[in-house]
Amino acid sequence: MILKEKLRAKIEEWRPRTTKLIKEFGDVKISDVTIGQCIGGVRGVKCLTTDISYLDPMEGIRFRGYTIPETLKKLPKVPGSDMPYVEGHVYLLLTGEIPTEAEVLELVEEFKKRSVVPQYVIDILRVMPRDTHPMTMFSTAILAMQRESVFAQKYKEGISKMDYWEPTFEDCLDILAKLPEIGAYIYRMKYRSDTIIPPNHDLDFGGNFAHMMGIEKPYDDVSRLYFILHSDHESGNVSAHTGHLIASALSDMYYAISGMLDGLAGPLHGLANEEVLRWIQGVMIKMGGKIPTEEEMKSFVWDTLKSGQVVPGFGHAVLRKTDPRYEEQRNFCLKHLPNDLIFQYVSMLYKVVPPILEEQGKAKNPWPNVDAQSGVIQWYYGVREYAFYTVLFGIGRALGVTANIVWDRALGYPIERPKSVTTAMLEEFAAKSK
Ligand code: CMX
Repeated sequence: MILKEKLRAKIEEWRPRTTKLIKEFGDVKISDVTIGQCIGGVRGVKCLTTDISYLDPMEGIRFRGYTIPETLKKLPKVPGSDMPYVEGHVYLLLTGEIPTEAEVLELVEEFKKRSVVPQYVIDILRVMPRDTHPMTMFSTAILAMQRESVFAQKYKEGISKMDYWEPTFEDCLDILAKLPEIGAYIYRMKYRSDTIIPPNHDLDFGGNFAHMMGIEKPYDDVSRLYFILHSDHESGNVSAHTGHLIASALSDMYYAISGMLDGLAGPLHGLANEEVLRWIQGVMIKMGGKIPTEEEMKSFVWDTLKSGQVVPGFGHAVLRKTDPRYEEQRNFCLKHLPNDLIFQYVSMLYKVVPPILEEQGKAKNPWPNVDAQSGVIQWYYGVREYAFYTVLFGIGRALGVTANIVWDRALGYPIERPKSVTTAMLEEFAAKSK
């Protein structure tokens, strides 16, 4: 496989850089930790390494050095579509190179070969109560497949540490290839009266997902855009970090991806896109379905804040400007659904919320994040069950987390084990600082 050989060459080229840093410069200090950071979720402490993506607070995410507009422009496009192949993005995340058409098509074929979801996974999904949250179903499906792990098998057989990345890479492709079918199956079973649409193996990752969801064009492009935008956001966010942490114990990719989905399911992380739509629709009901005036919208936002809730879709732990993932989805809305009522609400929120959050003075970033915009597009194309939105995020995020774990194994990153202190110790540090 071209991708695997390209990856092998990249890994061999990269390893001496990591080895040299540890051996010769291991004691060089890059970050300090304050009491605030120690209690406050390790914000801003530089203590993770990833080359898959980098998040600049002002510029937003770069995938392997490419901004979102550059990524979307440079990756080979699916014929007849405005959006690139998701498979090409997987290639980019893994290797750092924009693939040629031939390289993408090879991966498209590879995914097709690996895409068959085992029957026992379907059986497990079917025995779960239908009101189970779709994220619980999704995570369970991945975990159930752990018996398929090539890494777990090879590890038992006694593989060399230098070769860990190869079976990890196999697990990566095996899992990614099955995600569209698992996601769409959960959707159709749970929300479309169990009318399952079989895959069409002539289609790419995004196209096949849209087909199995039963939604016409341009939902295929919506899916491609969505999966690419959500793929990676450095490695400190909850989902990516959870995946990395689990894999650091040499738990295989199935354990890691199931766990990363569980982290994504939290309302402060991936579930926020669901919260955004629920919140907007609450406002719409109160307004009797009409567009509120700016004054009315401001008063809804203040009511939310005064009741002690956050305004969903705004703020970010790292970003300090409008999320470029928000902007890209906004561009899509401006092109395809400019007059949609919910989009108009979202646009008004873009105007109204940041000054209010600034006035309130708590949120470090008053600007919208990716989740403020994504539910609107799904709703417009008929995916109105918002509990499902985080599954879409999960399919996308898996692209980045799997790439990270392949490289974790390739570069021999050790088991993660930060050190804890007690509150009394912090109080001692505090006393000494006076
Ligand atoms: N509305 C109201 N208050 C907010 C806020 C918002 N959108 N964003 C931050 N704040 C508040 C925080 O709750 C915190 O308040 P306390 O001091 O009372 O605890 C204060 O401002 C400082 O928070 P921060 O340092 O700016 O933000 P964090 O790094 O702690 O949290 C995030 C980041 C995203 C969890 C937070 O901005 C938030 O809750 N936003 C709304 C939920 C959301 O949209 N999440 C999706 C994020 C994207 C993703 O990961 O998928």
